[in-house]
Amino acid sequence: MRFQSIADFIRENDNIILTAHETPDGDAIGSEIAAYFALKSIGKNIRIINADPMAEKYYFLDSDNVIELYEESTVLQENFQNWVLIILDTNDINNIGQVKENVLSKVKDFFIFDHHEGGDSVLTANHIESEASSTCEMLYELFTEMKIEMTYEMLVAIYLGIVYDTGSFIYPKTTARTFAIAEDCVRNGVNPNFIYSKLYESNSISSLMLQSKVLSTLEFFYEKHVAVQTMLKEDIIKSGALYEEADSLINIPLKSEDIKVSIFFKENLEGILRCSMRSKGNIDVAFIAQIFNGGGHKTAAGFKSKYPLEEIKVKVLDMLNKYFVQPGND
Ligand SMILES: [Mn+2]
Repeated sequence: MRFQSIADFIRENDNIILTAHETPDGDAIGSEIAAYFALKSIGKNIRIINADPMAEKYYFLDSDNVIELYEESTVLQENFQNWVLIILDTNDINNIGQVKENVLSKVKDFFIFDHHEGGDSVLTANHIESEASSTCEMLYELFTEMKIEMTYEMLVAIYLGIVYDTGSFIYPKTTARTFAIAEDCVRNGVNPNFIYSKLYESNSISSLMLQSKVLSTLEFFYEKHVAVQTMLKEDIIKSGALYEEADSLINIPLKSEDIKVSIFFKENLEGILRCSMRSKGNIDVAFIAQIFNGGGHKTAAGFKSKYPLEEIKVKVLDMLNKYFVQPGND
C-alpha cells in the first residue's frame, strides 16, 4: 500500500496534533483543515496548532475556528505525552516555528507528510512525494486509500491547496492526476470561481499599497535575467498591510520572459529577514536555500537569513553565477 506508514501511524494514535510550516500558505491551511475533518470522522481527537497566523483570505476555510495559534493557545502549560504530531507541507522541523520547542519536543512521536525536496526528513518517520503538486493532492489520495469519505468542506480545502500550490494548474508538478482530483472536487460541489475569488480577489487596499512599494524596489542582475525585490519592516508598517499579504509578489517579475530567477528579500515585523526564490526552467534555487539551512523545490525555495540584507544579497547572487556566466568569460 502506497500510504501504509502514515495510515498505520494514524491508526495507532488517537490524539493527533496537526501543524504546518511558518507563514502558512493555501496548501498548508488546506491540508490542515482537510486532515482535521478526515481524521475526526474516523474518531480521532484532533488539534491544529500553528506558529503563525494565517492570511485573512483563508478564514473562510476555518469557519469552526479549529486552528489554534501557538501564542494564543495554552500550549506552554500543556504536556502532550499522550499526543502525536503530524507535520504537513514541510519536511524541515526548523520550519514549524515555536511549535518545534513547545509541541514537537513534548509529544510522544511525530510524522512528516509532505511534497518538498531536501530537508532533514530522512532521520524521522515520513511520507514524502516530491513529485506531488501539493500536500493537499497527497492527502486526497491518502484519504481515498484509507476509504475515508470526503465531505464538501474537506474538498474545498483540498481544492484550494491544489490551486494555490500549482499556481492555478500551471506549475511544473501539475499532472493529469492533479486535474482528476480537482474534477472530483468540482463534481462534488466545489465552485472554482468562488475559490479563485477567495484566493486572488480578496486583497486589501493596504496590500495594493505594499505591492506598489515592493515593486518600486525592483533591481536586475545578470543582464536582466535575475530580479530582486526587497520589503523592509517599515514598508509593512507604512502600508498597513500584513506580512503574509506580500507572499505572491515574488511571482510578478517572472511574468517577464527575460527573468529566469526572482528573488524576494522580506523582513517581518520582528525584523527577521527571509529570502524567497523562484526560478524557471533548469535553474535550481533549492540548493541555495539548503546552503543557508532552508528548503523547498528546485523552482521555489527559501530560507531565513542570519546575515544583514546587503551581505546575503551578494552571497545569493554569487551562487547564481554558474547559470549566467559562461565558463572562461571572467
Ligand atoms: Mn505545499
